Amino acid sequence: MSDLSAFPITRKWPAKHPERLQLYSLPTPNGVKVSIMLEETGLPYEPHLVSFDTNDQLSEAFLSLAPNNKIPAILDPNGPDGNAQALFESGAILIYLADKTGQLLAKSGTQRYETLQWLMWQMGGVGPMFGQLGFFHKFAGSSYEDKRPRDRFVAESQRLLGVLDQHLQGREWIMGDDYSIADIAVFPWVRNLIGFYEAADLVGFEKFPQVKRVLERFVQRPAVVRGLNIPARG
Ligand SMILES: N[C@@H](CCC(=O)N[C@@H](CS)C(=O)NCC(=O)O)C(=O)O
Repeated sequence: MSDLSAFPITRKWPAKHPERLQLYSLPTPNGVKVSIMLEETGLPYEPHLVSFDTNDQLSEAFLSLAPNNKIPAILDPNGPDGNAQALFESGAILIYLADKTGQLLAKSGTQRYETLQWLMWQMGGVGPMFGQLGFFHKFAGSSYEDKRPRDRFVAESQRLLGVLDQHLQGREWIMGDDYSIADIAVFPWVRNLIGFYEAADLVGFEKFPQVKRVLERFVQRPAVVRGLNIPARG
């Protein structure tokens, strides 16, 4: 186990349990991917709230670990070869935690690559497109007179939901019978789209019954229920 005091982030967010994995996050769709994963795996961890109200994500301490100024980020005192491992980017963190625990991602073979394919599909498509839809539909961009950017992201979100809906036909989860990090990456974003962004009517969510079915199952998982509120907002 490595001494975490060498990491400047621990000065702003001191570790009460330095032997545990440290999570720096906020319950947003990207943040909860990691808290849900940690809850699913049972790995001991210590959550720290990175508050956007006080621009914590732009603080020197946070940037020393996550120079892209976005949550989530982790610091694991028990990383590879006995060294500490710092990581940002939720997709990379999910892969790391899956490999570390041997859970929710096959160790090799087709199943592994296909899970990673859907994870990348979320990271490159669902996250950015749904996020832009939120900006133009609910936040600052909603007052823009020109609706073409909003319509572009609505159309792309509908296309992505259609791809997912078709894939989920006859499957319990994205990888069939196996719940995986692909589900943990995708469904917090779908939940956010129709919940926080209030875009169900805009995207015609009723046209995607398979997505709705799996989302309903996802949000009932005890680890998901817990992870959606970690770290607790102050
Ligand atoms: N690709 C990144 C995106 C992370 C991201 O966009 N995080 C948002 C919250 S969901 C954030 O930290 N925003 C703060 C900011 O932009 O200042 C990941 O998946 O980790």
